[in-house]
Amino acid sequence: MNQEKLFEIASQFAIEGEIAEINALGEGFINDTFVVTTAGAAPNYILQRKNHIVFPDVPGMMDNIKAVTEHIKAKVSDPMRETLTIIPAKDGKLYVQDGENFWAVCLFIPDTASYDRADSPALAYQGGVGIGRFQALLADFDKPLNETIKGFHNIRWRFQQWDETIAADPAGRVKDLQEEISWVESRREEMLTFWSKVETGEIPTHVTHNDTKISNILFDKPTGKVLCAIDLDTVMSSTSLNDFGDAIRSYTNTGAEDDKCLDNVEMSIEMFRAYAEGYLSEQRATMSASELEWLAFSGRYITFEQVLRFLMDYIDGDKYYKIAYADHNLVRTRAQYKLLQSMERQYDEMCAIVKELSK
Ligand code: ADP
Ligand code: GN1
Ligand code: MG
Repeated sequence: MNQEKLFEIASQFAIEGEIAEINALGEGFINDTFVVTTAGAAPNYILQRKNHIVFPDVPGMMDNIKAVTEHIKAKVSDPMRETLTIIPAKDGKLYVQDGENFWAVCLFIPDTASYDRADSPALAYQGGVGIGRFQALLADFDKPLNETIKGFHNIRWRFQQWDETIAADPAGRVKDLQEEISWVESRREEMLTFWSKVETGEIPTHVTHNDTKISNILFDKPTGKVLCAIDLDTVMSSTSLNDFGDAIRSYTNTGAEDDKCLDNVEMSIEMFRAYAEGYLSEQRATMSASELEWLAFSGRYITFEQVLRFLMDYIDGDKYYKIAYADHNLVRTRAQYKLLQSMERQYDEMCAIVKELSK
């Protein structure tokens, strides 16, 4: 992206100091992220181009993020580090619209580390503490939140999109994907059964993050402890099980999300235990019996949903996720499916661990 344009956008925000340079950062699949470095002692910032195809109501999304971060700030001991700080535009709005795109800025939190993969149980434990604490801090948040992406983790809605995409077959790929499609179809009923428990209220809803992969957590460099959850674009009301399940999908994978070598991909039960231990250390006391009963299943649920979403995007002609090569979404589908099978094989053990840790 053109530097001049980035400088022009960044200078419309109420940032301190003089902008020295702006550099691309991060590997997110949805937004484009840049670090704005300022001269001298002024803070640095994160500038993001928000994907308005994925997020149709960016102003509503920024309102959510502002409300949630203000709520957290009022409760924590270090409000500038333990959550994001949204920097408004000079006109007071929480975003800048350049005619084509929406942009937003937050403070860059220094002395932090983020990871693409959990390389130790200690890190997975900290990640679990981070999301457990995030949910606990927001347990008494009582303002309505905008639904930034319709039916984000609602598998009934995902199946509706899925059926429409397969019927339309816009890229002509369905005929070559019968095996992969059967992976999704054969699990339709069990996934809808889980979701119906959320629909009836048997599993309660709370304010949740909804995108808890490891790269969306910042860790404090000096102590190695978890600092905060970032990437708050999808904060909405949902079941807290989705946050647990999405994290399990991410932290326990012994391979990469898009590993071409499926032998690399398994669910590490050691990482599962460590993450669950950290999460339950914050959440155990407030969880309902139904949440505990379905906690282990949530890993399978979100991993299944990700198989469906990657495959659906491939069938749709790669419109949602950024791809680095032609069949990237198919490679992602196969790797996630391998992970799902690994979870299914180890499911009894996952349930036993949850039972042991919930006592
Ligand atoms: P995306 O939506 O593209 O995933 P994120 O908001 O997750 O973007 O940011 C991408 C990466 O940028 C994060 O994984 C993290 O390493 C870094 N990052 C984001 N926000 C901050 C921040 N406020 N302070 C420090 N690093 C950050
Ligand atoms: C996307 O934005 P990012 O890269 O943190 C996606 C998640 C997927 C994830 C798969 C808004 O997350 O739902 O699980 O990719 N975010 C959105 O890696 O769709
Ligand atoms: Mg992210």
